[in-house]
Amino acid sequence: MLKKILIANRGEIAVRVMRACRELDIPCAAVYSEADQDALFVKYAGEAHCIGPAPASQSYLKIDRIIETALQIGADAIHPGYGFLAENNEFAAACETADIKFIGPSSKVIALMGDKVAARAVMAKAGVPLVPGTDDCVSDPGKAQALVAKIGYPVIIKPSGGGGGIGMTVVSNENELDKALKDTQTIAANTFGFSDVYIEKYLPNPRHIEFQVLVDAKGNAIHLGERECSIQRRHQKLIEESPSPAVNPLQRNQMGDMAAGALGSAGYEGAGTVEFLFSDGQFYFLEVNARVQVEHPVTEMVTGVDIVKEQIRIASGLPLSISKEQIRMNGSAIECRINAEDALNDFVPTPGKLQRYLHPGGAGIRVDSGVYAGYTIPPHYDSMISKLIAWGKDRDEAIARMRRALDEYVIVGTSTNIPFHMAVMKNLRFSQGKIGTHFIENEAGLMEDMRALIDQGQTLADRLSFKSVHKGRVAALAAAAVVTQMMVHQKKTGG
Ligand code: MV4
Repeated sequence: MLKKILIANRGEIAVRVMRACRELDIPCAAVYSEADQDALFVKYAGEAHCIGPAPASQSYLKIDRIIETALQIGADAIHPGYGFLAENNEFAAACETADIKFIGPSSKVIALMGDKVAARAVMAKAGVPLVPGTDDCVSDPGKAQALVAKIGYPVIIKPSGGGGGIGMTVVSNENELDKALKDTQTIAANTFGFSDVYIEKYLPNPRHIEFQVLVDAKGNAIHLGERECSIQRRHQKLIEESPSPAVNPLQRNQMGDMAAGALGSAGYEGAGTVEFLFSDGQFYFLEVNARVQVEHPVTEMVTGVDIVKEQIRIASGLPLSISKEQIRMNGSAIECRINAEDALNDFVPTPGKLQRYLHPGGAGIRVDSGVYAGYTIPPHYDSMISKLIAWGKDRDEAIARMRRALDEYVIVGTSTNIPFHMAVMKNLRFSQGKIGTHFIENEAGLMEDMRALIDQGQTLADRLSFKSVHKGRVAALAAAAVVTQMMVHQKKTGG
């Protein structure tokens, strides 16, 4: 087993990884930026080292500083979490050079999966269905016109170095193609450092469904079923669930085995996700995420498998702790990402101090977070406060528990997207499982429902935070404070 793990990340995922380390009895250390001095993950860590100023480019993305720290403290492994350096092949290579185990696939495989055109080829070879599209990068407008004529409009142009939707352009007819191609190449070059793009048939309102895969160092690959992640806004997932209400057991096992087999044959090691679009009962490969994902807890809730502990076992060279035959999907789990943002003001981030904070609990509820009452969310990173996960014996119970938990959640000091989640949980189409990647923009009533929920007045969370119970008393105290201030002022000025 690994001897000491440095966690090259922050927030809830740093806490999540450290919890796994504690259960495995492996010492761990945190690195943090100057903005994270008071963060929960720094307090939780047995050992923590400041590696630089608040901007990620000067701390969490500083490869040399992180490697240097790992060597200094005698860590034999680094867990990268998600985001930051998690899918940076140069970071994985630097770990390999320093003889530190990067908890994830090799730098070579990360680079392969990061090249979306190359990843498509790997999947095609393994027999995984792709969205109809180009086999190679496209740069010549004449060739693009000819290729798209075969596929048919609409199409979507995607940067090969990208992923997650950034810089993608939908093209609905041949007159738009030349300009869209040029524009997407420019965006690709500016965002990802190279201008390579590829073209796919554009599917209207597909579901986004992904399979969780684990591959050990010997190449044994299993899948833990799928997650449905269709509820997203501007390429940011907001609600994820497992299993998908649209996938039947036969499809699950066929696609899951295919996804696991493909990663296994590509020399992948560790936890990974194979993303698909799902439309009219068909799966179409999108991309591979070579990391643990934000939404991994819903899979843990329905399978009982601790994905982070499996990552650490795999990195230690141990076999998976479970076999394919032992995996069973039990019940249903939903995750809501609770963000510090103003749902009524275009979801702008609202970092700030959590004056009161009481998270829900009880049967079937899990909260993964990196905050506490009195903590100030810094403005330099993402605005996620926590992940609220509800498990139920079936989807209806999971939704009922999520509604109850959202109602219990006390967060005072910053606005949150909890009203948005409440509106989705009581949405008829959502409860029927009729969702797609354009759900939010298509549900015109959602914003109105949210406004009504906010205006409704006293909620269970208000009562739990003594907001309205003590309203009169709080008002009296405020008035007394004003009078005292006036008296002090009069005394000073002699007025
Ligand atoms: C697509 C698609 C339709 N057809 N690919 C990929 C990453 C994910 N976050 C969004 N992606 C999409 N890929 C094909 N072949 C639709 C989306 C998509 C989308 C694309 C561009 C802008 C906004 C979007 C919102 C939801 C889904």
